[in-house]
Amino acid sequence: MPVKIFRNFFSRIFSNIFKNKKEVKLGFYGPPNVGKTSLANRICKDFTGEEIGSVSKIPHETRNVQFKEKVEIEYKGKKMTFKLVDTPGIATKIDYEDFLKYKMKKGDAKSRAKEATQGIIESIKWLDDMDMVVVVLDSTENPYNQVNITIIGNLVARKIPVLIVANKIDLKKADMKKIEAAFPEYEVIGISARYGENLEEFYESLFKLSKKV
Ligand SMILES: Nc1nc2c(ncn2[C@@H]2O[C@H](COP(=O)(O)OP(=O)(O)OP(=O)(O)O)[C@@H](O)[C@H]2O)c(=O)[nH]1
Ligand SMILES: [Mg+2]
Repeated sequence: MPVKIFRNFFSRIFSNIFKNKKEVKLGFYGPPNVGKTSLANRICKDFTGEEIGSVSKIPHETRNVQFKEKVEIEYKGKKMTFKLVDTPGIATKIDYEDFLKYKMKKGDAKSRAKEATQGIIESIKWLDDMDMVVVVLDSTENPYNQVNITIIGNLVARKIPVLIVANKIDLKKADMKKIEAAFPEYEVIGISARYGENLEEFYESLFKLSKKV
């Protein structure tokens, strides 16, 4: 039935146009414990009053992809709607014994490790669905590691626009220069997700980058 084919064709085009206008899927990726959830929560709280997930000093707190849809961010009179996607921290090695030093019981530590491994797989699965990614790094840590290089390499290969955030600049040990030197071809934004420092610059870069989507 040609009418039906036409109708499908047009509805697909319309939904594509609509989708492009509707929501930018923004992923928060990075190693564990760097402050991905803290940043996603802060943005979400500022614009919706709600948070996305729990934050902890124990790594691998986020073990499932969690998201918030239709978050309208307003910056300097411009408005954009995002789907904020907070992901489990990506690591090359997960050892349940690392959790024992946080006074976690052995059984709990073992299940946390198992869930964390599943979480990494989930993070990577979701990567394909992202329009834009904020790679969150801890500015007090050495940026030259396998995880960071793999995440960024993957994003480049998929042609997903990337913004690098160096978090925890409130700490004495923070070294922005080192992060910038590690990723010279990217703009690196230093922030403190915990204290809300320098978020203006973050939003500025986010809106600038969203033009590439
Ligand atoms: N000093 C300081 N601490 C921060 C900052 N942002 C986050 N933290 C702390 O870092 C720890 C980890 O924060 P999360 O937001 O849970 O980190 P995450 O990247 O989501 O961690 P996973 O879910 O385990 O991958 C918590 O103790 C936070 O309070 C920051 O800007 N400054
Ligand atoms: Mg988290």
